[in-house]
Amino acid sequence: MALDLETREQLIDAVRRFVAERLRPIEAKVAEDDAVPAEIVEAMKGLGLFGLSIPEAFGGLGLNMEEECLVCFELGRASPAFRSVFGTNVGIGSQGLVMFGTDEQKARWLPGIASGEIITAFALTEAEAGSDSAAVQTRAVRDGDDYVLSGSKRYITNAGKASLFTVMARTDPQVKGAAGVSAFLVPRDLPGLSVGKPEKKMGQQGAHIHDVVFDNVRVPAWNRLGAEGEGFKVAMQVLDRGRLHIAAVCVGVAERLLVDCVAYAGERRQFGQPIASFQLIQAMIADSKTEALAARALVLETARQRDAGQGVTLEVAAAKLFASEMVGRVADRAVQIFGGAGYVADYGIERLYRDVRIFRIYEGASQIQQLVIARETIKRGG
Ligand code: COS
Repeated sequence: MALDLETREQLIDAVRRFVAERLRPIEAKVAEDDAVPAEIVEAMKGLGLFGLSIPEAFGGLGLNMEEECLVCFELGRASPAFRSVFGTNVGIGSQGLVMFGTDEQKARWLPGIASGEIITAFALTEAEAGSDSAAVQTRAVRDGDDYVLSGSKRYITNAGKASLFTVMARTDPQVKGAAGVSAFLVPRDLPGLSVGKPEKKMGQQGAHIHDVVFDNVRVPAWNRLGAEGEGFKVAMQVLDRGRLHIAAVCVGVAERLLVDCVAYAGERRQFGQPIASFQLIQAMIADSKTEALAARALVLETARQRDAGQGVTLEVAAAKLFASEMVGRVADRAVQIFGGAGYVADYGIERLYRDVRIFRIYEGASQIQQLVIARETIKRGG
């Protein structure tokens, strides 16, 4: 259900002010410390950011997809590491439960997810199952009223802080592909579950990814999400939604970079004039603006279609592909417009250039989006 327009504007305005007043001033420090301060996390909870997409009945803000994308446009104006703090609760860590959970499962976990008391993580990727996500080898063996999970997951966002994991594991070893996979809600405190050290990454310092190991973790069958063998479809539908959220964040980052570029090009003088007066600089600004506008339109149109109940697997993949590639080009041009200042750390442009690189990889690499787009287009006959 959509918010009334006034409430929607109030929320967007509150997020815009929070980003400008609380997040932007500490971006560089967060990157340096590789940590988001606890008081900022508390303020995020106060604003309801952990529960943006959780239904109101469970304590969330219950935003529809269009509203969530509008909020993401604002969030993209600060380091994307901040969004990651609550990104799993809004998206891949909670949406399996929202879409496929039983009433009892939802009642047990969603209120804590909405408030931020529970941090969630989505455990699909493994060392040998990245783009080929149907190849998961983590096993879930039925034993009485439980399943026993063994195996390991790789590069799991927020695993270090998570108290609830959505885990994709193979329940049928005879079936090699997607149909042998089931999804489970796995609380962190179950014996046998351990989380590795945070990986050192290229960008988005302050956001963390870890390996997660399941050493005979006994999970009640009650915690299975959806039917046995439905886990891959759960994962794909979660990603169908998550990819659009990421595309919206890409738009926000691109729009912020444009503001930074225009401000810098207006101040920086060469040959006796602000560099903004040079047509070769203007061409870069024009290309970035055009692409950012196109991505914004594609994201919003896809979100509206999804809210209207249409199947948008193709459109979401197109939005993720276009927006993530677009923000890569915009960040590259930003470095070029800033010149030497774009390459040194002080201006933060090189940091954003590194930060946006992951958008082309996580929640499905660009090549996977191309594959999905091609398959769906052929299926639809054009
Ligand atoms: N929604 C619902 N069901 C879907 C679906 C979707 N978006 N995509 C696939 N399925 C279903 C298919 O319909 C099929 O079901 P049936 O066998 O009943 O017809 C089943 O899932 C298997 O689908 P498919 O044969 O297309 O699986 P593939 O192994 O070919 O994999 C890709 C498809 C490559 C698209 C998938 O593995 C993928 O998205 N990989 C990237 C994973 C990713 O994003 N990783 C990031 C990790 S999370 S940060």
